[in-house]
Amino acid sequence: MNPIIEKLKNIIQEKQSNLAVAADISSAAEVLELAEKIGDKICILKTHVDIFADFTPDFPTKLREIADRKNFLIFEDRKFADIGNTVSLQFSSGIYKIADWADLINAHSIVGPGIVDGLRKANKNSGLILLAQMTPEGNLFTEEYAMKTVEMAKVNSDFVVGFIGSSDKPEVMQKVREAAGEELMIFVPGIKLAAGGDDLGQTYNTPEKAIQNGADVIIVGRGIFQADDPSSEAEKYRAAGWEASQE
Ligand code: S5P
Repeated sequence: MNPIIEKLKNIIQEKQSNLAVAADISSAAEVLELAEKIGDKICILKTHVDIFADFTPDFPTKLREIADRKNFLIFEDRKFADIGNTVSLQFSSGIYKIADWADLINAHSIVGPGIVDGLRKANKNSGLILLAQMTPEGNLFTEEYAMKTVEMAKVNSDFVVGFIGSSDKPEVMQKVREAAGEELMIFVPGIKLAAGGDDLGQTYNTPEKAIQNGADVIIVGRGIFQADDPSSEAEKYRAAGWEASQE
């Protein structure tokens, strides 16, 4: 078992928070500000560092300092999707050097187990999340694909910590939950207090629905960082996610 799993489960219990915030803001400086504001409420801050206009190599160092002080993990949502050799380089090299700082990363299983081996080759201390499902309307993920992704995770459980799931097909997520066993975790985006969608195909379900279907962690982006007061909004999602998990 990857030790990141135990670390994350401890944070969730200590902070009574299964909330991950997706900081999809195009300014690294603003992400650091957001992390200061909401850091006490979350178990994970999820980044897309390739959307920053102002990325500098000290961004991960600064975010790490906040993460350690406020006790949350950093998830770089790079969604690797290439041959093993290429993802190994994308993970370790370039401007971002993700392997040096991300606690969690994710990858598409579509390319086969070589992607897990390629990422493992460059891995230092990260845990890998495989995408078993996705949230957008019209996505091509099937039940068979999700279940094969679970198999791939299980034979690589030294490194893989769990799955991205979606309440969009709750019956599939429940099957993933059963097959995943106790250790592997399910991370579910597409969450808003009011269900619905956006104008680019995203689908939203409530924290309660995601947790009922087997989510261990709920991922909320615009529902929190676009609010007038992200901190009090994060508290609402934290409470909703935690209470649902206690039922
Ligand atoms: O299927 C997915 C997988 C992911 S990781 N659907 C998603 O929405 N995500 C990510 O979750 C997406 O990249 C974004 O960072 C976040 C959802 O953001 P929101 O603003 O729609 O809550």
